[in-house]
Amino acid sequence: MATFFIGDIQGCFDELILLLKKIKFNHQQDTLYLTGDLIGRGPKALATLEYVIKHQHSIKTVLGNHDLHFLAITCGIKKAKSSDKFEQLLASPRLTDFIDYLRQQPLLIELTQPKIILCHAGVNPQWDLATAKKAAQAVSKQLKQDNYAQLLGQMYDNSVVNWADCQTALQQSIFTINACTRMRYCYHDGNMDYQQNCPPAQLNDPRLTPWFKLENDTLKQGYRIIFGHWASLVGHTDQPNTIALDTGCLWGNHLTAWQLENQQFSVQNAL
Ligand SMILES: [Mn+2]
Repeated sequence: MATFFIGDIQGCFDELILLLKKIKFNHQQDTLYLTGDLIGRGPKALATLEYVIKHQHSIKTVLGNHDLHFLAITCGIKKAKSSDKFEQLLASPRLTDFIDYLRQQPLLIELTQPKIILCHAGVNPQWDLATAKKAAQAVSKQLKQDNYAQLLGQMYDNSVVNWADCQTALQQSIFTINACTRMRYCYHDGNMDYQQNCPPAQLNDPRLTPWFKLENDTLKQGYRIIFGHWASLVGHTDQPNTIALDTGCLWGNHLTAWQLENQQFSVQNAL
């Protein structure tokens, strides 16, 4: 009955299977939580998504920006680039299954014993935990509705950076998608930056801080926040209660698993 978390797979299916073997993952007994970005840019998107769907009783995930990007492509909102590596998925007779599966997945998962929040990019410091949960649920509800493409068509809006400034439900949804799936650095007031993706040691802008270094109600309430998305951190946050699991397997580094019960990390190097 072990509980594992694995960072961004992004189609690195062979490494996923090797890592599951290494941690002796048992689909009948154990639970695996993924930080999202199951697909995108990596070589085996089709195999990854088929595997996660096949094992959805034991594998849970949140959505990442690449997963949403894939949905946007299937709606005709964005054009697939060869670098996305979505060709096999888009040509698959099971494409509708993939779309339906992703639309059902949340932006945020809460465990209560012990207290953990799982989110692809993070929990914005302008939110208290209750607001974060409510906002994420509102987006999930919209993704399940027939007109979900409307939201996907409007989500790429970098002008939405402040929660209190969101005047409409649509603006709140855009903020929520960006906070949960794209955020890395924030200004000191928690407003989001969408440009920088370097590691903190290389950052040259004193106005910006990694989101997890700002005061955050979720952390104050004793939750650990587990996230992915920020490959250039390579797992380093310098904060005991924020666990960064995107260790850049796609970029030639490694895929990382963290076990809740013993707090051990396991890695599989990129092949
Ligand atoms: Mn991402």
